[in-house]
Amino acid sequence: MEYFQMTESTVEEYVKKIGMFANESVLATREVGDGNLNLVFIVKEEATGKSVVVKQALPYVRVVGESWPLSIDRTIFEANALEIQSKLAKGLVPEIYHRNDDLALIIMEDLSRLELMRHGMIKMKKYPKFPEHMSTFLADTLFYTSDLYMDSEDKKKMVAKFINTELCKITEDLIFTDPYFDAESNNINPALRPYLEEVFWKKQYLRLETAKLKYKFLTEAQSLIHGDLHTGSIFAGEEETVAFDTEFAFVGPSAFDVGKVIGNFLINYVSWSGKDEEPGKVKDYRDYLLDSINGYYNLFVKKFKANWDKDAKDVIAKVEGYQAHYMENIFRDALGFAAAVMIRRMHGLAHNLDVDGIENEEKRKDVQITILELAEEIMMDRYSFENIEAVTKLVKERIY
Ligand code: SR1
Ligand code: MG
Repeated sequence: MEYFQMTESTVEEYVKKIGMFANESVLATREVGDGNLNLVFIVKEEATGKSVVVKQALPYVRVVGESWPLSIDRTIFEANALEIQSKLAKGLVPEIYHRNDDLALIIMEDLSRLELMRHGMIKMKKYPKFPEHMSTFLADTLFYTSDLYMDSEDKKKMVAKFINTELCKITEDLIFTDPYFDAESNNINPALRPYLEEVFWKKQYLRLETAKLKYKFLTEAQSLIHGDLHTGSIFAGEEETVAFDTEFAFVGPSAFDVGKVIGNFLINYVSWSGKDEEPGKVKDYRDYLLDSINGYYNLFVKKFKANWDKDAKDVIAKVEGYQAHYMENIFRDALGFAAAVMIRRMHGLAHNLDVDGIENEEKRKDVQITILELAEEIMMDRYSFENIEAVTKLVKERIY
């Protein structure tokens, strides 16, 4: 079937045609996509309440328009990654019901019983199970798709299957390049521009550290990573956490996923400085965020090591000291990636609502500068922190 862009009515025809709903079903379909790239429809059968999500790639970047073409093959990477992750981390990714690579569409579990974590965090919502769930998701998906566990030939075939050229290039440009220059793609708060021109873009040493991280992103085929694990790619509730939107998946540095989560939590942490919330509530929520980062990271390390001790197949992985070396690298790199992600969301193309929700340009600029400076400190000092608690302690000392 040749690709065509779906509408609410063609989506309804399609789900009936493939037998997902009966022909006579009365369906209510809404396009709800608010991400940067795709169409997302929720299809609901009025009589039974049964619902599914239909996600279709557009042949261009939705947030920019047709002037930025993008291959629709990204849904192939997304579905392939989901299929692997659902075996390794069942319940922590959406269930996939149907895929049609020609139409660039995936039909999957409707997660609207949960809330987009970013939206919840903007309302100071707490997710007590998040450290437990996200540490399991990452420890299992990252360990069992690495050379520590996989047969060498299978691993290389997986690398080949996930040569995700176009989406990787987006990350290479939007995270590791453009924010460090006055690039056209940047989306700059006018009140922030003087700081960028007079201070930020003059920091040659920061560009150098970012160059080192970019090179890791370009070359380190360590594990099958989610590739875009920010709080807008996670649905969460009291009891559930689900990571979705795996179109950026490829075999890359594990620390990229681990660090993206930390960076997004820290963006939310600082954002409260620009909002008129009661100080007691802000303090309580900030403490919760830092406790979550500590818990999430320490549990991730514990679970990853447990997987290693139980299931590492490569003989060399059992060499004394190698595990400590591997985990040390993940820690340092995760801090670097967290910092890079904080920076890109301040004046790169795509921002976070946590900070963009601050309407007053001046207040927003102050928050953006605080985040840029905190990120710089984390990036530059990433080899000196003893553990994750030392990082969150620094955050608390700087911003409280
Ligand atoms: C053009 S896409 C912009 C951003 O949206 C995605 O969520 C990724 O983070 C990407 O960098
Ligand atoms: Mg996305």
